[in-house]
Amino acid sequence: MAGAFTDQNKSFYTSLKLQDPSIYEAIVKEHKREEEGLELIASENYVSQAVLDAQGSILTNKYAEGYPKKRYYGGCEFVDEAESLAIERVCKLFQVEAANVQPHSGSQANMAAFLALMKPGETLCGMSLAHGGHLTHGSPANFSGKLFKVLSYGVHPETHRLDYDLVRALAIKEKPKVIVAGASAYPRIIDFESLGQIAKETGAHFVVDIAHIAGLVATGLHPSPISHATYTTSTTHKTLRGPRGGIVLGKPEYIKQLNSWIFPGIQGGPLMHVIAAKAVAFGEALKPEFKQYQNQILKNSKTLAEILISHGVCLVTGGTDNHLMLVDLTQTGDGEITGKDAENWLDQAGITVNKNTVPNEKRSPFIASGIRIGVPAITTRGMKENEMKFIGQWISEILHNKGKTEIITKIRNQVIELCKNFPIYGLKT
Ligand code: DSN
Repeated sequence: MAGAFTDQNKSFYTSLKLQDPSIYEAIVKEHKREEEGLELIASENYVSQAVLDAQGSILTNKYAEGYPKKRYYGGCEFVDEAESLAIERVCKLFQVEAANVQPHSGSQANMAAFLALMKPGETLCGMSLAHGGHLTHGSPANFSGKLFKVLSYGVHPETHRLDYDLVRALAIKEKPKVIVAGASAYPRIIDFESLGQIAKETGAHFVVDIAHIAGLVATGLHPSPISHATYTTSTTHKTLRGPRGGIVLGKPEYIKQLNSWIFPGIQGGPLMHVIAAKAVAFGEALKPEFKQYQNQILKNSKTLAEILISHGVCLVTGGTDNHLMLVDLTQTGDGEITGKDAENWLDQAGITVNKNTVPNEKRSPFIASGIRIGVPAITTRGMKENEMKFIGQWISEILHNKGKTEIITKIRNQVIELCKNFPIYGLKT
C-alpha cells in the first residue's frame, strides 16, 4: 500500500550514525515511534522528504539579518531567493498582499504582532487557555499575560461554543487595544467576521492566530480571517504541514511595522534553512492535492467523531467542524477517568493524544478531564474513513475498560499492524 513519502525512501542519517551514535540512536528510536504509532496530537504532522531536505540543508550556515535585498551581511543573494519565494508563495496561498516568514515560532509571530499594535500595559482581549485558547493569547504564565492587561473570553457554559456576546460586552466595556482570536482546542468553526466586526465597532485591532486551522483556511475549507484582521499569524507545522516555525500575514503598511518588531525587535538572524523549507511547504500547499488532503482531514475527523459518539464517548459540543475533537471524560463511562490516565493508557497502546481541560473543568491542567484528538498526521500517512472506524473502536475500548492491560496489549499489536500498511518515510535506517 502506498505510504506518505516512501517513494523517496532512502538510507537516513549516514554521516550522523558514524559521528554521533548517541544522537543517531535517539533519532532512530523516534523514527520507529512515529512509524509504529498513531499520532493523534492535533498540532502535529509529518513533513515531506522535500521539506526535510530543505530544512537539513547548508542554508543553516548563513547569517542574513534583515530582509531580502536589505541585509546586514554580504553573500545573501541566494538566501534572498529562498525568502522571496517563501513570501511570494504564502501571499498567493492566503490571498494576502504582504507577509513576514521569519518568526521562529507561533509565539514570536504573536509577540511581534501584539507589540506592533500596542504598548506594554495596554489591554489585550483573548480566548482563555482553559476554554481552548492559546498560551500566548493572555495566559498569566506567558509574556502576553505579563506585558499586557488581559481580558479573557471563552465558551458559553451550556453550548460550549464561543460566546460572541461575551466578547462584544467585554470589548464595549473595556475598549481593548487588541482582540485576538484563534484557538488550540476548539472543535468548531470560528466566526472571524463577527469578531472582526466587534473589533471595528469598539476601535480595537483584530489579530487572528490560525495556527491550528491554517491548512483548512488556505484551501477555503474554513472561513478566512484575512480581510477582517490587521494581522493574521500562524505556525507552519500543523495542518499546513511545513517545518516548525511561524508567519505573519497582512497589508503592506502594517507588515512594515511588524517587520521591525520581528527583526531587530525580538529576533536576530533568521533561520534561512527553515525559511527555505517553509517555501517548499507553501509550494506543496498550492497544489490541488493539498486541498484533497484537507478535505480528507475533515472527512476523517467527522468519521472518527461519529464512531466515538456511537461507542458512548462524549465529545465537547457533540462533534467537530475541523481537524480535532475534545473528549469530555466527565460524561464518558463512569465519569471518573482523568485526562492524565486516558493519555497514559492510549500511549501504551501506541495511540498518542494529549490530556486537555474541558469547559467547566474541575481538575488541574496537569490531570484534566478531557483528551484532545486530531487527525492531520494520520491523514498525511494515507488513512481514511475505514481506518478511523478501527481507531475510534480502539480508543473507546481502552477508555471503557479503564486501561486494562490485556486490552492495551491486544490493541498495541493491532496498531502496529495497521501502521505497517501506512509507512511514513519507511524504516530503512
Ligand atoms: N502546542 C500547540 C498545540 O498543541 O496546540 C500550541 O502551541
